[in-house]
Amino acid sequence: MPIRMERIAYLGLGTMGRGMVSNLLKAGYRVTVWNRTPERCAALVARGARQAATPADAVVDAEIIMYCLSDDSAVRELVFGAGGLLGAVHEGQIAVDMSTVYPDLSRQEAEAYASKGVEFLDAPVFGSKNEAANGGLWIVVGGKKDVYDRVRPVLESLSETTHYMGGTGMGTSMKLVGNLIVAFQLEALGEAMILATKAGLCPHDVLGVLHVTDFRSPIFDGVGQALVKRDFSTNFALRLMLKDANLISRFAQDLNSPIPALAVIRETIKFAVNQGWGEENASALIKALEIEAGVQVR
Ligand code: NA7
Repeated sequence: MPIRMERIAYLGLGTMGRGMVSNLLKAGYRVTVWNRTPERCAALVARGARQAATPADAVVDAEIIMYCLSDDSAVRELVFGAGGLLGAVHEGQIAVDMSTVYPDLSRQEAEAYASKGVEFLDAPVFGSKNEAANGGLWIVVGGKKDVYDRVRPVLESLSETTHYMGGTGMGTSMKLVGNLIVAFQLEALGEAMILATKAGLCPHDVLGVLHVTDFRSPIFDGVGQALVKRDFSTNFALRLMLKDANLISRFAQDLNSPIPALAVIRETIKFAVNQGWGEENASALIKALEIEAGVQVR
């Protein structure tokens, strides 16, 4: 295995972070990890990562600082909070935020880091648990092009493709645009499978047709197969889908862009979270549609 020169700090070992760090280690990078719940570091430490006690300790000798946290408030706390990254970073480092957050937050991060001589990329990812674990993510990046070019080999060790989208905030903007489609696809699959069930169609036969048509989608395949098995185990948590639906709504509001269908889907996701399904997979929104319909897809 090649030993790569870059020293990477990675903060946030949730579903996505754990998969990404495992691929950084596989690619030969020297990685220091930090997680709010320190026990979550153990498996990666066993594979060669160094564990830091605090965010400041994690970044002290890193060239590239990466993090993937749940939401805006988590990122604000890590970056701007007491004992946060801004008090610890130094000139010449590059910070890469891989969380799905509001684009204005990306811009605030870039500005704050710039005052410390630190470069910044917003680099959220498409794909969920399996793609993170297999190094098959799709990464969308905002920031300076030369900084992207410098970090690109690291991002490529995590992904199937990386995409430079423009200046700061364009990665997170692209992420919200993409997740609008993800929300629609989950809703479309749920509505279609429920209608099919009511019509007396066999769900397996329906999925067989969806698999080959000119409107096929890996989401219809993966989520569709899990749905008929009643498997809602988490690849991408429903509570994070609600967070994203809220971010997209705010984004569209700020840009005066119409999203009538998303407004309806957001209510369905909210209902499903209020049923206590927030920790389940995002596809659990389909259970809310099933309650409305009075049938279950199986
Ligand atoms: P998870 O599995 O919910 O992981 C979230 C991570 O964020 C996890 O490491 C958390 O630490 C960490 N977190 C949450 N709040 C904080 C605060 N306040 N301070 C520090 N760390 C925090 O999410 P995913 O990995 O699926 O997704 C991550 C992002 O990618 C998210 O934006 C998605 O929309 C896409 P913990 O282990 O709970 O201590």
